[in-house]
Amino acid sequence: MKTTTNRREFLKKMAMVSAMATAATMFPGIIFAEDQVAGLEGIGDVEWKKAPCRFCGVGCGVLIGTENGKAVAVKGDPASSVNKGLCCVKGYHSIMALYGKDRLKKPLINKNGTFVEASMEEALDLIASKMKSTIEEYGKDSVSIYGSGQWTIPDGYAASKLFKGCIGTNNVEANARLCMSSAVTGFMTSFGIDEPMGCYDDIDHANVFFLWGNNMAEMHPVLFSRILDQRLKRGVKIVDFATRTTRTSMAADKSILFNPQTDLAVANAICYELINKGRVNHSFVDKHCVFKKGKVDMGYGLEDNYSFKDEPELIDLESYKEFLEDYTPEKVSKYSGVSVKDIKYMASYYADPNTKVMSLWCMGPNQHTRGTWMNNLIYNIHLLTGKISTPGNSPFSLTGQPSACGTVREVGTLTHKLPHGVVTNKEHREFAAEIWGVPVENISPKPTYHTVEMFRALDRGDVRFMWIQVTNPMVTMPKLKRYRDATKKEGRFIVVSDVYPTPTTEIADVILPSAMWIEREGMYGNSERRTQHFDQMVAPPGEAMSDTWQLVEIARRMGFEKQFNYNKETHIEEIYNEYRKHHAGKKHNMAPYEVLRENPGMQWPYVDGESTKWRFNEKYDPACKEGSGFDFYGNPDGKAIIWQRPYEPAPEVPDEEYPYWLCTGRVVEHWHTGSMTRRIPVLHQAMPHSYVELNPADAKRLDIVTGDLVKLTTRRGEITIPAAINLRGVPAPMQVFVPFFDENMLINDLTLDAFCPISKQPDYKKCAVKVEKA
Ligand SMILES: Nc1nc2c(c(=O)[nH]1)N[C@H]1C(S)=C(S)[C@@H](COP(=O)(O)OP(=O)(O)OC[C@H]3O[C@@H](n4cnc5c(=O)[nH]c(N)nc54)[C@H](O)[C@@H]3O)O[C@H]1N2
Ligand SMILES: Nc1nc2c(c(=O)[nH]1)N[C@H]1C(S)=C(S)[C@@H](COP(=O)(O)OP(=O)(O)OC[C@H]3O[C@@H](n4cnc5c(=O)[nH]c(N)nc54)[C@H](O)[C@@H]3O)O[C@H]1N2
Ligand code: SF4
Ligand SMILES: [Mo]
Repeated sequence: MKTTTNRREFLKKMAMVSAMATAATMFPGIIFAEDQVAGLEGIGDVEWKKAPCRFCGVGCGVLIGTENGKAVAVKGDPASSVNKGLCCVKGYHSIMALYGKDRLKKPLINKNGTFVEASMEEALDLIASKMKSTIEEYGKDSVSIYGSGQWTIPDGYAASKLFKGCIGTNNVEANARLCMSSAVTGFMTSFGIDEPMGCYDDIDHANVFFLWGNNMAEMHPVLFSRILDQRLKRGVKIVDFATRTTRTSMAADKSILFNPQTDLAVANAICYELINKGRVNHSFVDKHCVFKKGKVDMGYGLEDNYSFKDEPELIDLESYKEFLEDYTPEKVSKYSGVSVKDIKYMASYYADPNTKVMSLWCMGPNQHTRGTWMNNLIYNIHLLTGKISTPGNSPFSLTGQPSACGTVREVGTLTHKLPHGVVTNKEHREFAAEIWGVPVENISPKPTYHTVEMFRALDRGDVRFMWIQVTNPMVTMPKLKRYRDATKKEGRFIVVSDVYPTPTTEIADVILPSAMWIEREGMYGNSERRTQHFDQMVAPPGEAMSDTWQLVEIARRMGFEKQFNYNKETHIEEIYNEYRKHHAGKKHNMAPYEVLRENPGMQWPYVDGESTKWRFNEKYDPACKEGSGFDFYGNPDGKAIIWQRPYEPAPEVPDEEYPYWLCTGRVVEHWHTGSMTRRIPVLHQAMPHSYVELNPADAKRLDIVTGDLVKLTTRRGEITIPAAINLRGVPAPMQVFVPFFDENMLINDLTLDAFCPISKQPDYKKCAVKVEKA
């Protein structure tokens, strides 16, 4: 698509630019990159091309305008069914993230504490030789890669093929372990398959939206705007069930606060109500579900080498019913802080056969030491009522990152996974080995380290080499000090691929400058199984190279030329075509490369030229058995599992010394560690630094007003940080909230590295903290 800008349009453009300077944050149109504006020489052609947004897992389609080799404009893609032309502030400003003044342009090698510029050749040679010598000295499992849900699909695929297939170690992890692994194990345990069943179209059909501890107004803004739009059109209801009052609670029809961790009990109380009020959909449950219980008192993973193996047992509805006697609304109300009336209110929507309910969740239930259980419990409610896999009846696990689903779930960049399979399964290993062109013996049948354990292994010296790509763990790991110290130990070699200097590049031995987003070709996969392709639109700065090609270069230096024999011009297409083979079949098929190039995205399973919107429902999903009605084909018997999962307390709860709960999370303006959004002037100015939110009553008692410095102390560390009262969000009494975008106020020095024993996902939402005026 090409448009010629004439003189009049040029003036219009300039007028828009000055309007942007004042009203930029919410400007719903075209934004121009700042330095391009300054030097807008010549009025050339603006060429528009589609891409998925760089930021969140909603996966909005954007159109990017380039001119004279630079990205100069962004608008929402009206042809994308995800966002229908709309974007949020991060989307509209996304291209500015390419043009921060301190972009990394050359490799840097740490020589005795000083970073020295090097050529790409020298840096790549050093990395490969270091990897080889580490493997020789300490074995295959001493080298690792730690990647990201912001990896493109080809990045993650190349990493998995190199480490799992060629080198022969399962030391492949991604930051999505911190983000959606409880969602993964939730799917696996309830449905036997790690796959979302619903899609965004559910929003157009549901009557009630239950948010189970997520802040959609700030974190999935465009999707939330679709829900708000339905409220205008159809009067749907939004219920926000959360530990803190957020922008989402303020926009909801009903905001219900609960005490941290007690969501487990409230979900069980809803099930109690459904069963005891005769609201179970027996024809659905009898045909499509079984009941199970697993081990309890699993611990919290606080010790090194912690392991847990569940031992599920079949149970019947009667014994499940008996178990639920501990979760009457009256009993649960006593410790959850939720009134009996509100518990019954929540249950009533799920109970009503004429109400279509969409449950949505993200980090509240996932970053939870019983995260897998929380996911199971939400599915229980939908399964008991048969409200699943039909338009508008949808338990919907939101992903956070632009390709958490695409690159972590689907490519399988976690220690136990393969692209479409698990390392523990012989057939899966054989299948992958064949496509990868490696002997099957290369692929180890044993998972090694999940993320927290991988950093613990680095600390102990079991891991000696770590390559970190598209993630900033020196800001985002819990109990950060231990793991930062680990990276600095003698005999550890850390490679960091990034686009800007960060606290993680600071601890690197080699820094590789990466080509970012539309500076290279790639694909992301969003929350609703939509794979979206983007072309390279502009050149990367200096010697910056895509993460995929960095991996190819290293693989070749390691002696895997044959497996990485891709052509530089067409390698993304070649890799994608190879990757697609892993998913062939009605259950997972991915759209062909050419289709992805032409469309704003396609959902898998892509069967007979069409996206599958609802899975496990015979009406929509061609993989279901004929006559089954519903077929949860992830399990051999085609049935989904309703799990008996108790309430268990958090590992660290407030006490006399540390009397408050500390919760951490995000704000709309910033992306995670702020490395990109803090370089976008408008976003940085709108939210220049971090803060601690206090409940107004606590603030008053402590004599703290907005802007006062507050000292926060946990058993692991302390920070001093300005207070914010009644600004963005309001925590409940005796709770505080701190966002983690600010590398100058590292809240993760205070958080706890406890995790869900099944998913190994850490709980960043709960630990005990002392709060004092500084
Ligand atoms: N602007 C912006 N958007 C983003 C991101 C970003 O960095 N910036 N990141 C993306 C990513 S990767 C992610 S993972 C998502 C995160 O999206 P969200 O999960 O929506 O956001 P968070 O701020 O991490 O989590 C806040 C929520 O945790 C809930 N919570 C706290 N304790 C508990 C508990 O015990 N149980 C339950 N059920 N809930 C609890 C609180 O009620 C609160 O609403 O956002 C994505 N979108
Ligand atoms: N306290 C607390 N901590 C948390 C969470 C929380 O709720 N509370 N949430 C957790 C969750 S859900 C998540 S998803 C993680 C996110 O944690 P991280 O992934 O560590 O955070 P990001 O800021 O997204 O890091 C991405 C990095 O990639 C760089 N980058 C951008 N584009 C490219 C590229 O194309 N190539 C390369 N090589 N680099 C690039 C960016 O500059 C940035 O440094 O944080 C986790 N940590
Ligand atoms: S909602 Fe997410 S995907 Fe859409 S524009 Fe905003 S950050 Fe980008
Ligand atoms: Mo995340």
